[in-house]
Amino acid sequence: MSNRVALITGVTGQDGAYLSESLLRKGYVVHGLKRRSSQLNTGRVDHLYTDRHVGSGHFFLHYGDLTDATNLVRLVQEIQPIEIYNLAAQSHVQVSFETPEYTANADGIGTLRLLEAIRILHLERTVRFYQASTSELFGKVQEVPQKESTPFYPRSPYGVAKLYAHWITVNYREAYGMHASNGILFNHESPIRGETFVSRKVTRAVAAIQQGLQKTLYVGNLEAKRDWGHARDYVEGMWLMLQQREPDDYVLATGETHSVREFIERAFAVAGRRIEWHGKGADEQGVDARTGNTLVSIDPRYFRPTEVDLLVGDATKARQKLGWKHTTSFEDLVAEMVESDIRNLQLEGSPHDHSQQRTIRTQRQESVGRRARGNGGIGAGEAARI
Ligand code: NDP
Ligand code: GDR
Repeated sequence: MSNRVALITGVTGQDGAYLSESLLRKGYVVHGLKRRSSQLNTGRVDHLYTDRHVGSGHFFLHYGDLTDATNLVRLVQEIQPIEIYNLAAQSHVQVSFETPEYTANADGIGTLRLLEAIRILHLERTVRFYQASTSELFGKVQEVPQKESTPFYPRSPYGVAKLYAHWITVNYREAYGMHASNGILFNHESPIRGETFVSRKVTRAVAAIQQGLQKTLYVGNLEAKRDWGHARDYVEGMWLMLQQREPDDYVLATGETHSVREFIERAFAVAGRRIEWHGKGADEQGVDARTGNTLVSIDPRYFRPTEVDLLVGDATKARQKLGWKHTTSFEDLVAEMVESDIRNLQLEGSPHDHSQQRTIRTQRQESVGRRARGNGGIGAGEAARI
């Protein structure tokens, strides 16, 4: 078996799934940390897993939690990874306003626990560490576009927790000579993006409206602008950071910014619908230009106490030093997500769906989860409150 052994925390999340797939393709043995849950939460990585009773795979899952230090020490000791990717986090900005203490514990102190595990086990010189830092650190932006030297001004408990994680990673690099790097990643999405982030919420709603299962999409701030890329591209950047001789911090971004409004227009356009906007502020509505039906409404519950208005990144350093560049355009990203969600819903209705490949299977499982929660449509009920 390969001696290139990686540990990924947050393996069951969007990036964990893409990164696992990528590392396995590169010949790594991949160990992932997953949380115990009352329902299966491994839908995004099930296709990578080989039943140990059947054969010896290269992908292993372990129970653990970033809030549990002793378990992290034990796992790092048992696995002896050469690379650790710390992707685990309570990653939803809006949720962090409701669970600030937990978010600080998991996203901030959790990173410290993992760094300490490396230090306690005297692995500072053998392990390379990647921290999932974020463009949310720039928050109320101090310059446009944002790059590595742009001052931070986080605007949420999530951003503040990640700020601690960012600086403790820098500190351990400087204090103990660890190969520890921060990837300051701007928003990246995919067909397996969590359902309550705005991109996926929109693409699922477009698919549901198209199938006649939902009438209206409810969203918050239409004017927020984000630099949206594809997760597949961004996990390659994470790996590249750990292959450098020297550890460092890098921005990964596309350099393009689009508003939530534009995302919505583009997503409906993929399904052949043109949106016309009427009204202002919380009364604004997006109307189907052909039918006159209201497809988009504002629900102020989705407004955030403090908002990040504009993010657009400058990834020059990553381009020059890592040779990294995004490959998926905004238009292609939105199209891929909408088409995948439409296919996903069609499959749900089809009796012959048992032989489908990974993304479809994954999305079906998410859909099954949605049915189990009794959530009749995106935007309906408490389950979709964020
Ligand atoms: P997801 O929300 O999809 O995945 C988060 C992962 O962390 C899940 O596997 C989740 O487990 C796990 N997790 C949450 N809390 C804990 C905990 N206490 N202990 C162990 N595991 C936990 O996020 P993404 O994949 O989108 O993002 C990956 C990382 O990158 C996150 O740290 C995020 O903050 C950061 N980031 C993401 C960006 C993006 O645009 N996607 C941009 C910049 C940074 P479970 O499946 O059980 O919930
Ligand atoms: P973000 O992603 O906060 O940028 O964090 P999200 O998709 O949640 O929000 C993006 C923007 O859209 C606005 N918005 C809505 N957001 C959600 N979730 N739901 C809505 O109905 C809605 N309507 C408008 C938001 O106000 C915001 O301005 C993501 C996460 O992946 C973080 O973990 C990561 O660090 C950052 O990206 C970079």
